[in-house]
Amino acid sequence: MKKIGFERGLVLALDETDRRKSMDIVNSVGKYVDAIKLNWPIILAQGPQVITEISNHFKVICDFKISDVPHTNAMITSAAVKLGASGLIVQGFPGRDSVEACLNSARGASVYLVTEMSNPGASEINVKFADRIAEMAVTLKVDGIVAPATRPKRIKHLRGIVGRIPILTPGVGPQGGSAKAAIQNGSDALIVGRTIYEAKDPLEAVSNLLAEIKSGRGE
Ligand code: OMP
Repeated sequence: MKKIGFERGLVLALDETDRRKSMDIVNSVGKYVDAIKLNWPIILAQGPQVITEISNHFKVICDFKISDVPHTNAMITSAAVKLGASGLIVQGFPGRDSVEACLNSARGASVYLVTEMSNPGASEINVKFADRIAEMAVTLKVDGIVAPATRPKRIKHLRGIVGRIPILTPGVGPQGGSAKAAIQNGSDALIVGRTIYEAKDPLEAVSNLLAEIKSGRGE
């Protein structure tokens, strides 16, 4: 399976549950983003077949934040890949064996490890062990890490640990993060939801974000 590239620097977080609206957004912006991330809201609303449907046209990342014991992690990973996922978001906190179970059952799909969540509450506990998860990302050779656009200095810090491993950053817009600051501090791709799917014109929102990404990259 071809790995997802982050040339454009943008992943659409399609948390829109309404079927017609979500498909209109996929059809208008799908070709301008690197991948479409599907989380529980859309899958619980529309059923797992939405993974297959969208993956027939675009790269899909299944954001199940997989965080169980190895045996269950492997079952979830296999099922998502069978449905068409090219990437999976996995939590690092359950430990190495649980992450390895995902890597071993991904059959070429990419595994992205969450080091530190973007919400303010992550500062309470998650931040304290994020560096160790980033170190695990390096030793296990995962395909990318997820780090907070809401704390750009942490992106820079985690970049220092993971080297060239891609960093995906959610938290731009309603969560308070800036697209340009995230890119300038080392993000390879923004994960963006509401700024796009709640926009009057999602295509225009994508084009504004792509311009900010280019400017952040100094292009
Ligand atoms: P917006 O805040 O609407 O742009 O959506 C952000 C998306 O990224 C949602 O789908 C979240 O579930 C996801 N996300 C975070 O917001 N913070 C994280 O720390 C991790 C993720 C994620 O793994 O994608």
